[in-house]
Amino acid sequence: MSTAQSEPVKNRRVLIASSHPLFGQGLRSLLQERQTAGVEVVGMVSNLEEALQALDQLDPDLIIVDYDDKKLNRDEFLARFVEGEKKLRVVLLSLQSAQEAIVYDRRTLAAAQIDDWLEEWTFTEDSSRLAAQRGKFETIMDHRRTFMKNRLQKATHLLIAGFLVVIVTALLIFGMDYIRLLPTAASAQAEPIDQLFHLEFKVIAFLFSLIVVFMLYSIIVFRRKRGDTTDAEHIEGSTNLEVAWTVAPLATVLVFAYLGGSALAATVAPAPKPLRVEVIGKQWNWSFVYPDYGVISDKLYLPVDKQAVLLLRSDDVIHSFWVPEFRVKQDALPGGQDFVRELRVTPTQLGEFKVRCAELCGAQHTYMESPVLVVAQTDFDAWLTKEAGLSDDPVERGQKWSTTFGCASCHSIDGTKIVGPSWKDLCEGQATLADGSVIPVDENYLRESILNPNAKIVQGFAAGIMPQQFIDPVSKKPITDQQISDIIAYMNSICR
Ligand code: HEC
Ligand SMILES: [Cu+2]
Repeated sequence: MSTAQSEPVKNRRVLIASSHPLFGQGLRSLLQERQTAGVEVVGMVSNLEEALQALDQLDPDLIIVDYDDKKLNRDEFLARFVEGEKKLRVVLLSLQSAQEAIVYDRRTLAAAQIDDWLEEWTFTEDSSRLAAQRGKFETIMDHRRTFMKNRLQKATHLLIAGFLVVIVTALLIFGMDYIRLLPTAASAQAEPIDQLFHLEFKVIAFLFSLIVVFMLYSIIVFRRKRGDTTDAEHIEGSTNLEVAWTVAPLATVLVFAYLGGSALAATVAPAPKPLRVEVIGKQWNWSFVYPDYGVISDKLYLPVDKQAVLLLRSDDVIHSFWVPEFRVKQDALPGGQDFVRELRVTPTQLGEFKVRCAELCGAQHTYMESPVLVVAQTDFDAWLTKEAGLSDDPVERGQKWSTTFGCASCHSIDGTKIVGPSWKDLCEGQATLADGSVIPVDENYLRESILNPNAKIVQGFAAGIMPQQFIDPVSKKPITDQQISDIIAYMNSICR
């Protein structure tokens, strides 16, 4: 230490290389003006040979090469002195005016204004001299201190962000629970599906927090402070981190694939002796046939706690059977028996639900809703017996046919206009047609309207919406004269 302290402060000796004498003069006065203590211009050379010759005699610490001098080969200067055995410091300098110059320092690889560069240069040298005086030990302790300080800072940031992630995740899970994302679960099949959903919600909440918290934290805490013009720290990347964020999502996806597969298997598992129901979708209503009992209904009756296997098909376009409380969903496809799709539901709650079509199937898609009634087994049996028998009252039979053939889903009996005119309007005894003519409503008109709906079109409605042919879904036969008479008897009863 004592030798370093006693060493006299040496001047920094600068050699200028340029073939233009004006460059040397300009630079000299520019340096003089700045009164940089301890910087001494020891000479000027105009090419590489001269520089090599002058080395021993002038013993420079730094060579400033004229950046704009085309005659000088600056790469050779750099090769010779920076990388060569001499190991001198060489910078390129471009004189902008009497006041300004830009320095390209090959050591820092940066372009700088002369003042900044001078400050940096003299400071580096000063501080390295100081460090030598203070001894290596203190320098090492210094490094250690900054290192530990950085580590501590990083750990604190991580700790705070991690804590925030936990809080936000918990809040999100609580919030999703609170707003009840899922409707009540009313089937056995809903259970595995809901379990999977809840697990997914939790993982999604965590991932969302992880991304958003770290992003917002970085934006707020690490933003550029006012007046700070330095470059950010250069970060190369981290193999550990990259491996982690590849393996973790892969594992998560695989786990969920397995869970999803087993949940799907659980929802399609057959129970012994399920109740068979044929579900037929058509534009725009559902009908439900119980083939083992010869019953057809426009409402889906199901006994509680017994598995029903729904055999889905469509008469026209693709529809989709969906009762949200049952969770499961399946398409109803046209194309006959080969395209029948199966859906298993074991209702677990008594009550009334609604089946809706989950496939955009045309203009009246929104009306394609039917009641689903989950009843006790005894009530279900009673309903079946009642539906299976044919009443001897034509009005009652007519009402039944109006659901069998789906009339009721387009025609109300209370005056409400659905897809077609309400049958209550028939009570007026006359109908106004699309061409403005008014004709009496009699048995002939009604029969014609059913068998050949396009013959006369009611004002305010379009032709071609009412089906041209009605087939009994149980017997698969076209509508009979007797059935039409029954329906007309039912229509007349509405007016009474
Ligand atoms: C897909 C919907 C739809 C279905 C199903 C349907 N209709 Fe219609 N119906 C209409 C429309 C729309 C009109 C009005 C246009 C017209 O006159 O053809 C209409 C008109 C009628 C009229 C004339 C009404 C009046 O006010 O003058 C009668 C009667 C009628 N339907 C009977 C039936 C019967 C009976 C059934 C079942 C066997 C049936 N409809 C099924 C849509 C339907
Ligand atoms: Cu539909």
